[in-house]
Amino acid sequence: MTEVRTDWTRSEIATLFDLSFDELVYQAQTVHRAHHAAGQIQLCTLLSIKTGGCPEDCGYCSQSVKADSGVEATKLMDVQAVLQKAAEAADNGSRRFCMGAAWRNPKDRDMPEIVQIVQGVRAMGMETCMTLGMLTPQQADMLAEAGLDYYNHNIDTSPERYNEIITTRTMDDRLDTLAEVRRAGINVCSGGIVGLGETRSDRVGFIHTLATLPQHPESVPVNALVPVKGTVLGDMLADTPLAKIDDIEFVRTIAVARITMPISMVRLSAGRESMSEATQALCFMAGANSIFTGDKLLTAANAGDDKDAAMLAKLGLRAMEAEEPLRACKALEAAE
Ligand code: SAM
Ligand code: DTB
Ligand code: SF4
Repeated sequence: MTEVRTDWTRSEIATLFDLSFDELVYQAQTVHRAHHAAGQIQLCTLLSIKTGGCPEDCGYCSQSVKADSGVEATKLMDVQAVLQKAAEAADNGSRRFCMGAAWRNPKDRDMPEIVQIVQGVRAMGMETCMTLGMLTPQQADMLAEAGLDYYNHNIDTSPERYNEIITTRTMDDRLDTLAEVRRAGINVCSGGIVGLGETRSDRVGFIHTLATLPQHPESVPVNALVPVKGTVLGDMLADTPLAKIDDIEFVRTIAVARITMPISMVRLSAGRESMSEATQALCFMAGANSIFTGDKLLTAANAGDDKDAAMLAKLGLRAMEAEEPLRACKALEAAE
């Protein structure tokens, strides 16, 4: 069984990226099989519970007030309406319900409704995940008490590139919230975006930041930028198509995430809609074992249930049950 390390150096991570592609994918698949059941993919459903009008200026995001993307701002969805969507997801076989809000941070007056949503979704037997922006220690404790299973809060890119992508907060603000989530006893979901026009050295820095956290995130979403017209980065990509991330480099990033964070679930997240089945298959070979299903992500299109069911059947992959990832992590922790 490969050791779980949090002392990775940048140069070790850069060396992994430089391996021949066959060697890198072989190593990633070997690590994957030592820690996870082969051929199993976690299926997650995503719902935007508060869309648009976000005061942050993340250069990739359609929901920022700075973007001219046509996304309309809404209020926080009614609790019953969220629970209705969750029930539909449960009926469709989803075992994990992830809810996102376009907030810099939740206001204290929003918390009672958020708590009711977490409790309601959990009562349906699904795992819950929320992504609401930065949290105070008190808010993290309230979410933990409500029974929230995971909190998603991405570091998005390398520390050195961070302020070129977002100016309204710092990487340290992000790390502070991740530390509060961990302290409160909620499982951590943290990853980022590849294809922001970053260098390989930025991808090394991005993985290095996650793999050297005091404890690895239980879940690591790796998003491929969905270029949205009217956002700084979407428009940049439309003007310079060559800046689009190369598929092989994307798979390399997945493989390096898998090798450096062996126990974590690695989620092939946004961007699958425009990815070939062959590239997605390589991502699964490289250790990705989780996806978002359904027609929509938060505001952007997703691959869709029918297409995904056909792809998983073609690849002979099967849907993972809800408790499997956590059970695997806990068993490994106990064995350490
Ligand atoms: N406002 C909260 C926050 O930023 O933490 C939660 C929602 S935010 C939309 C969640 C994550 O979605 C971002 O951190 C980013 O990694 C990802 N994301 C947003 N827009 C994206 C895009 N156009 N392409 C790929 N990933 C995107
Ligand atoms: C994550 O890393 N990816 C998801 C989830 N966490 C919340 C969001 C992807 C958003 C893609 C762009 C959109 O739908 O607007
Ligand atoms: Fe707001 Fe999150 Fe979008 Fe940034 S990524 S603009 S914080 S919704």
